[in-house]
Amino acid sequence: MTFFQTPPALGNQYDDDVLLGELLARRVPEDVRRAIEPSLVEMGGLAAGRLFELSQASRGQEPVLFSHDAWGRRVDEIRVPPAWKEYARVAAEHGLVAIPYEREQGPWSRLHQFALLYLFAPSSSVYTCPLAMSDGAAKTLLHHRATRLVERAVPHLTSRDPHNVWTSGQWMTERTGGSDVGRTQTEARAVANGWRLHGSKWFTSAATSEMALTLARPEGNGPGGRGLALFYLETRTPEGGLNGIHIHRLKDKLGTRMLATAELDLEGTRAELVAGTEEGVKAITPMLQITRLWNAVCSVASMRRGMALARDYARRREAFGAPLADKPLHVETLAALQAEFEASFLLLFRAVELLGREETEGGTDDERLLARVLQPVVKLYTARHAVAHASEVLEAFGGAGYVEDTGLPALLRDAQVLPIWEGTTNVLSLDTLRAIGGGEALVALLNDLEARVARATHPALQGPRVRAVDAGRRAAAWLKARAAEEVAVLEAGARAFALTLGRAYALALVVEHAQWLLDTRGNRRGVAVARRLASSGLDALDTVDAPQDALGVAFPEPR
Ligand code: MFK
Repeated sequence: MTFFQTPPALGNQYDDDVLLGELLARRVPEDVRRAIEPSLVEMGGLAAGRLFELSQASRGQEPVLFSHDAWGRRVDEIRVPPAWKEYARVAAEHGLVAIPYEREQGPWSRLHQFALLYLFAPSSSVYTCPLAMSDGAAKTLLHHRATRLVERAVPHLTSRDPHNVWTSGQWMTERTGGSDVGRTQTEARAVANGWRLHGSKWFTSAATSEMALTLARPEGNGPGGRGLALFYLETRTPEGGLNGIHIHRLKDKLGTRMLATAELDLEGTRAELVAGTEEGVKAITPMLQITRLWNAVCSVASMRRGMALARDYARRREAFGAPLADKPLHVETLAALQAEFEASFLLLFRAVELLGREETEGGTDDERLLARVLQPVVKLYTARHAVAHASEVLEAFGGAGYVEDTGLPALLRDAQVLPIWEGTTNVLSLDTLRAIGGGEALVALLNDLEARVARATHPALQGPRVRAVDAGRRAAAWLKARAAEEVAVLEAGARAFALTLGRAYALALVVEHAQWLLDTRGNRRGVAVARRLASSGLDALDTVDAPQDALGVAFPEPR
């Protein structure tokens, strides 16, 4: 009989998620868990069913820019595929942005939101991007107490009504660069009753949004991020035309293909100040705090989806006389992926828990310091692992992983943006140093790391426990030793430092979880995960040495 491979299938993505269930049982009060569970079950079903099918069926569908109408008038209209509108509807109805503002679950509202996002994201064709920026925009307007704008925009951004809901853009990047935002050239001119913006934005994701937060330099202001101001704009005028916006083209990207990312000009766009006429870079950081955490949940969710597909396929696919699930080397490969996924998962949800507390109860000083330093660490750590993870998942499918209509290559192509947007690994590594500043945040992190592992008394966890504490201390010692040296030496090691810190802290969280699994369920999975992580690549700082020498030759002069 002719042989056909059986494709992988997904079960309810909440019911099947052992780790999420354990986290909720360990951390979340019973009444909160009962209250949020129905929504998680429903989203788990959608993510495996209707939304998953939609993401597969709409593969290859992309937004299209119509610059002119049939009669030659310039319209600059972006038309999105029907699937995009369906994701928007589901997101609004399930409160994916609204939940942390409704705060029905008090400090656990953020965790509720992120658990839903974690289920939704891998079946959403990256609709998470406009949602992330909308959440970030609501947070930023509220943070600055911009009363008029809060009253105008936040009810739309946090609406559960698909006909009333808005999304927001975050227009930061110009041709001068996405990292060095202080070089922004867009100019803001004061007019009779407001401001008008003139300039170009080079990478505007979710260009179909109703509003955007953006940076521009008020006339006469000085250079750099301090001379910029944070502006709010609506993309359309009350009459329905574009608000002085000309869209040049949509980007031809490696992944995130259903997401419209535009190059556009602002030609007298009406805008309002959000938080004064200066310090724009600082003013937009509440948005970055949120979007970077969304980035991390997308990274972790991508890993989880990869695991779900690869594990299912391992039972179906036979080779050399047995299912892959019975092949020791295949099982070993998947176990390594599972360990990396669990580390990233626990890291993410620790940061989410801290954010939820900060937003509702304020949290302690140490928790706020910890949350600030975890912000870049969690984003960069999870994003790097998501790319490596997706690559390995594709390999677990052999040739099928390299063929577009299996839907698998999108996992890798969509993951590749995660370490790039919202701050590259290097920018975030430098932000880690910025967050640590005088060292208080590092002390807060190390204290918390030690507190996490303090209750891990099982003999099998002593090795990982010691390794986590040692790696954290070694990172701190490295930083202290370099603090006296030239800035260049510190900068060259920033990535290794941030990754070491992330891995040490993640391992501590894994050890804590492992002890709980032993205590409450007699389950040794956490021990195996902890031991595996402890024995692999914990300390990246050893590799930092004389980068100029290793490159061998001087950088050539630009021709
Ligand atoms: C699906 C998931 C997500 C989807 C969303 C994707 C949508 C993509 C849309 C995009 O817009 S992607 C582009 C995102 N761009 C970035 O993330 C910018 C990357 N670059 C940086 O983060 C740079 O570090 C930065 C622009 C902030 C550096 O600029 P400056 O002008 O050199 O900043 P400076 O002088 O170091 O800091 C200015 C102030 O901000 C300082 O405060 P003080 O004046 O009080 O000292 C900093 O401490 C503060 N600051 C900087 N970064 C901060 C921060 N505060 C809190 N958190 C931070 N992260």
